[in-house]
Amino acid sequence: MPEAAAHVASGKVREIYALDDERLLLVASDRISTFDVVLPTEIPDKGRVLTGLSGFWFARTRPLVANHLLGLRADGRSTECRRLAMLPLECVVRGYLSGSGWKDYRATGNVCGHALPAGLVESAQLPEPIFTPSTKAQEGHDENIDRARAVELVGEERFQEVERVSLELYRFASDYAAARGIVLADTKLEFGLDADGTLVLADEAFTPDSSRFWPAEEYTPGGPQPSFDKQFVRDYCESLGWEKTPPGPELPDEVVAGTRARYVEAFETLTGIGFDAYLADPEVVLR
Ligand code: Q0Z
Repeated sequence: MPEAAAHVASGKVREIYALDDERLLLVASDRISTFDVVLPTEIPDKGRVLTGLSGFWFARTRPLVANHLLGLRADGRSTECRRLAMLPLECVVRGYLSGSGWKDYRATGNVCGHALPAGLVESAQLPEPIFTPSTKAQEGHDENIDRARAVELVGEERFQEVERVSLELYRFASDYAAARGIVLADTKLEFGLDADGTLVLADEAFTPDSSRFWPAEEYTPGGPQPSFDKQFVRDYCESLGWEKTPPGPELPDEVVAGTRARYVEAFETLTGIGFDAYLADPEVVLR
C-alpha cells in the first residue's frame, strides 16, 4: 500500500499517488470496463497483467526512447515512475482501421488528415501505420485531431519527435506481437517531458487497455474483430440486452475465469514469462 502517499488522480481502472515531488505510484486495479462502463465485478490479477506487460515493454523499448519507469513493486500492480510534465496529446498509432479511425474513414475517407486509399473495409490493414493523435477529453471520448491542431498543442519540433518515436514504438511492438500470433491493431501512447525537456514515454504501454489486441488466427477483415481480452465480457453483456449505461451487470464466474485466462495468456504469449514467475518477482519482466 502507498503508506503516506497522497492520492493524485483516478482513472476508470487505475489510481495515481504521489510518492514525493519527483515520483508517482501508478496502481492498476482489477476493475474492468466495457462499453465505457466500469463493471461491479473485478477480474482477479488483471491489474498485475497490465502492470507486468507495461513494464516488459518499457524495458524493451528503452533503446528507442527514455521512459518513466523506475521500478515495479512486489504487489505486481504498482509502478514507481518519474513525475513528468505530460504533453496534452494522446499519441495514437493505427496499423489497422478500427474504432474511431474506421468511423472517420467511413464518413470522410480520411483519418486525422491522412488520406487513405478508397475501398478499405473495417479492420483492414493500412498500407503503412499512421500517427493519429487525439486530445484528452475531460468527459467522454478523446477527440481525433489533425496535424495542424496537434502542432498548435505541442509545437512543430515536438510534434515531429512524438510522431517519429510513436511510429518507431508501434513498429517495434507490432512486429514483436505479430511473431507471437497477436495483431496489435493500434495503440495509444502518452509522453511527458522531464526537467531537461527530454521526451519520456509514460503511463502504460502496449497493454490490452491501451491497444487493440486481436488473435492473428481469427483475423478476418470486413467487420469488427473479437478482442483478445474483453470478448467474453462484451458477448455476455450483449446477451443480457443491457443498455450500456451505468450500472453495469455483475459477471458470472465462468465469464470472470475465461477473461482472467485470456489476460494471463496475453501476458505469457507476449513476454514468454510464466505468470507465476511474475507473481513471485514482478521485476522479472524488466530483465
Ligand atoms: C498519467 C492516469 C492513472 C489516472 C497523469 N509519469 C507521469 N508523470 C505525470 N503524470 C502522469 C504520469 Cl504517468 C499521469 N496520467 C494518466 C493514470 C490514473 C490517470 F493511473 N495522468
